[in-house]
Amino acid sequence: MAAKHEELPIPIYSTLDPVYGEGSQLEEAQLRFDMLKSKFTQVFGRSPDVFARSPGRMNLIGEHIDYEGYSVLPMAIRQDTIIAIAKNESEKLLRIANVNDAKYTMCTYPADPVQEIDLKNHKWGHYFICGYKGYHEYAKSKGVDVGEPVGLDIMVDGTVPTGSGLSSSAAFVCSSTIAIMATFGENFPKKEIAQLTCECERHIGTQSGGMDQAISIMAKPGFAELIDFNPIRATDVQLPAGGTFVIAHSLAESQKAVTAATNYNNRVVECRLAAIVLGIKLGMKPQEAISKVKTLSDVEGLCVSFASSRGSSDPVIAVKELLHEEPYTTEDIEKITEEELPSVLGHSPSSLDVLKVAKHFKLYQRASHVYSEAKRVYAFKDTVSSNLSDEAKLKKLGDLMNESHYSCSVLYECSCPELEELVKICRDNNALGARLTGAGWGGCAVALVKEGIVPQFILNLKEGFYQSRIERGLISKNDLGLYLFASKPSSGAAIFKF
Ligand code: NG1
Ligand code: MG
Repeated sequence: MAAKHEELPIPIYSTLDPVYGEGSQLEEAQLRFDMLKSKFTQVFGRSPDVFARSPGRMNLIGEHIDYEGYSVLPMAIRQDTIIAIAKNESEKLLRIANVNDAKYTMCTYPADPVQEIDLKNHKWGHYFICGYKGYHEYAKSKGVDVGEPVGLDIMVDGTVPTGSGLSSSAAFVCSSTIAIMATFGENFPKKEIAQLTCECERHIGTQSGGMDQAISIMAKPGFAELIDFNPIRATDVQLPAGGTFVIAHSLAESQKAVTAATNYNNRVVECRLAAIVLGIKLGMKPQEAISKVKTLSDVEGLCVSFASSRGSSDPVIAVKELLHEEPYTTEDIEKITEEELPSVLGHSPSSLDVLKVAKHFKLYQRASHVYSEAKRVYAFKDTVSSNLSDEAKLKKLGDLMNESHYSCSVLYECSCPELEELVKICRDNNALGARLTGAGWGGCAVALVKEGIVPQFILNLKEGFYQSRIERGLISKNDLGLYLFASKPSSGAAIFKF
């Protein structure tokens, strides 16, 4: 039997066409790689040994549930990070340069796999160090002899807009990890690289799930993927004909690494507390819940049993009856857990940062979002594989996207005014559905649009959302294509040796 896609190693190509296709896209890619190579040579005085690329992604549905153990449904986009790399035996340094040296000046770190990342002093190069640490941790666990640390010279070129919810971070961490792996002559099964990159990106200080790395590593051209966790698995999802996804940037940049304590990690903590409180309300001893329950998926079974006593199978029923809508204070929760919150959360530094600023915890709202969003992912997948006509499928997918956005906006509160405006303009211009994509608090929206109206739709968004912002100087007219574009599912990570 042929090995499953996720068990194969990262493909190694000697030409660009398997990833970049043909025509103008291939020509553009050729130019980028030539430029990357010449910049590398100019800065480091020699040619790179090997290249790696990993794409950004757009999440179709399943927002803020990957870290709760639930499946999500993203697709890779063509924007990616490419890296040129070579060993530098004479210096024990990691020198990380960027083709855009005006925005990203060279970062230098010791060639030390156990170095701590200075989180108080955020630098773009930290993402490479995530991959560097991750590779070594993984190699060590596999018994690979990595020998004495050697220096590495690195040149980076990324086209995924940063802070856009399109996962520029995962594209960078994944391409870094693969580039390092390739320079050391190693390659591993994709699902293991997906797991290790997910874990190592957490060195940046966000308690993220594994969606972005999984799709960046495992994507296949032409397919969205249903990504399951524990263990990581990808199932191809062929989207119905006649629909196109248009990605539009709200132009509000979400600086996730900087706002983690109030936004992203705050929600992770709220979900954890909601899960523990639900566990206790459903009969677990506080101590048992604190030690065993990490995510809402851990207590889903208990919630479903409870719901079934009410004649339903929906875990949201348990949330509605057992949690109150009014936000919980620290004292409210400690009364239930019989233990102080820092200790409930295992004193993890990023959770302690959250507790320092959190005034209250919206357990009911966050849990309702997670359980309902998890169901929408399966509804989306089931719609795609149903017997409905393509037209009817597209309508239903659009409805699910709208429901997802409502839940993100109202229950999870990860939207922002710019995203609300943009989503509304998409719907007013005949999108079948529109929602924020990625972490939110800025970044992009995605709209599902009938193929035939895409050019008009893009024109209308330009008029309705971007024109005034171009006039205000927020973006330049020539860059509009970076912020507003139609996207097809693109291919996953690759290594190039020319
Ligand atoms: P983005 O949108 O790339 O910041 C983040 C997390 C995902 C997922 C989404 C929300 C990272 C690396 N990624 O993505 O795991 O939780 O938010 O669905 O933090
Ligand atoms: Mg990210």
